[in-house]
Amino acid sequence: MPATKTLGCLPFFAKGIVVKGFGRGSKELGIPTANYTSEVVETLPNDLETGIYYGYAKVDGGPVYKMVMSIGWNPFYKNVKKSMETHILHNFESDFYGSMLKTCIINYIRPEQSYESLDALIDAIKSDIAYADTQLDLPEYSALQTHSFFNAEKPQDVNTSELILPGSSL
Ligand code: ADP
Ligand code: RBF
Ligand code: MG
Repeated sequence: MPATKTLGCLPFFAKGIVVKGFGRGSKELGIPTANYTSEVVETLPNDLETGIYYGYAKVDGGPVYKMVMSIGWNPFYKNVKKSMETHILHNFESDFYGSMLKTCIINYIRPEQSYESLDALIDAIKSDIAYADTQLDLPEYSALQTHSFFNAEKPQDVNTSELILPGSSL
């Protein structure tokens, strides 16, 4: 169970440019994750605990897809830098580094853990994806797919991160 203070931060909206990460997601895990800049990571509320989350994501002017997000230090890899990595439940034709990624973090799945093997980590991530896929079909969640956050006409070429605080009108 997530802490009550974490639930108080949700849903959480974030947007920023997709940057290069550790280069491991696709190569080692077969699960690419679009990484935000540290500026966006630093705008997360202190009350939002690290862990694995699910929600929706949109790349530039594309459709809104389901996503899973890992927030934290990847204990399996003992990262020193906190990251915010989004895996989108869609097969993209090509990479989208430099694109604007909008995400709506809706709910918590579990804490980040270290695993005994790479295969165990991959299995855990696959089960997160399957769980998120089912949950995000529920009407109370899927309503957020059409939130104005995803539709607002705004310039897509801004190179700064921006944060929309929780409590913004739904
Ligand atoms: P990095 O360490 O640079 O983040 P990854 O191996 O995690 O590298 O790959 C992430 C990149 O793969 C993303 O930045 C994006 O351009 C691309 N990508 C392709 N398909 C997806 C997807 N379904 N979800 C997230 N990123 C994807
Ligand atoms: N890294 C961990 O060290 N422990 C985890 O429990 C963990 N869970 C993840 C769950 C999901 C849904 C995703 C997308 C990533 C997860 N990661 C986890 C992060 C993973 O190690 C990271 O994406 C790769 O190392 C590429 O940066
Ligand atoms: Mg990545």
